[in-house]
Amino acid sequence: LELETALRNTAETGEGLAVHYQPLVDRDSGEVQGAEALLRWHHPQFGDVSPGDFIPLAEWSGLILPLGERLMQLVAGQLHDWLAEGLSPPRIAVNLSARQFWQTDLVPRVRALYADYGLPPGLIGFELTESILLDKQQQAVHTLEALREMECRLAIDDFGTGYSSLSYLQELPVTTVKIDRSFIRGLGESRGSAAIVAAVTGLAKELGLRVVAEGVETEAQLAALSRYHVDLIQGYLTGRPVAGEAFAAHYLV
Ligand code: G
Ligand code: G
Ligand code: MN
Ligand code: NA
Repeated sequence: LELETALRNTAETGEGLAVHYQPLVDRDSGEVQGAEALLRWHHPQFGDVSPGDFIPLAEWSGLILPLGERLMQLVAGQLHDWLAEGLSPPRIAVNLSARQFWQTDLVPRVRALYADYGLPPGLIGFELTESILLDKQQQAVHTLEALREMECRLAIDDFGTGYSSLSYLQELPVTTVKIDRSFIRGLGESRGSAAIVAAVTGLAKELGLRVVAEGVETEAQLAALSRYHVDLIQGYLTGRPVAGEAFAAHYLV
């Protein structure tokens, strides 16, 4: 069996798909203020397939559309269940690939998702990369504004790794910037990384955007970040991605 065929079957049945949730923690209070949803795939023949392998395959094969739809349903279902149990889940962010973002019916699909699962506005948000938003900027702004009307948080993921100038940040109705983990790793190692973290956090503050530091693994990195305007920490130090049950047991009340 080929991996692509296996992924196609999985997209059709949903079997072997799971979602893990990684907490985003307030730097000052330590409170869990959000989580990122990350797709996981287990196949009887291939075992656990890394998202680093199957997401690119899903993107070029087009399977990211049905897989992305399944992921959103899983997340919405999880949030619905938590609310029904009387828990107070934080906002959950879902990664969107270019093909998903540019689906002509993305906004009505998201609206239907909220309605079908009876979710309060804003509980599901999205992460997008710079390259998606730079393409056809006027159309991107239009879609982002429609999502903002539903109170969705909108984050630029892997910030700093794209080719853009910083000026486009003020044109986009996004709420959050996620500094790519390569710069966090580089803090304390290279002057360049510190300069980029300083520039991005300074600009984000001026523009009123929330800043997430991604990939924080050590106390030293956390300490180094105290010099900058960073709102939230995401990384192995504050919490690994875990299944919904474990997430609820550890973080929800
Ligand atoms: O845990 P990590 O190895 O999950 O994820 C690897 C990459 O896969 C990351 O870049 C992450 O953004 C991406 N990824 C994980 N889940 C999804 C998903 O549901 N949709 C998309 N588009 N990307 C995802
Ligand atoms: O591209 P994106 O930012 O969506 O990817 C999230 C990815 O980062 C997931 O693969 C997740 O497992 C991974 N990740 C989360 N925290 C850390 C961390 O502290 N260190 C490293 N190396 N990866 C992390
Ligand atoms: Mn992400
Ligand atoms: Na990221």
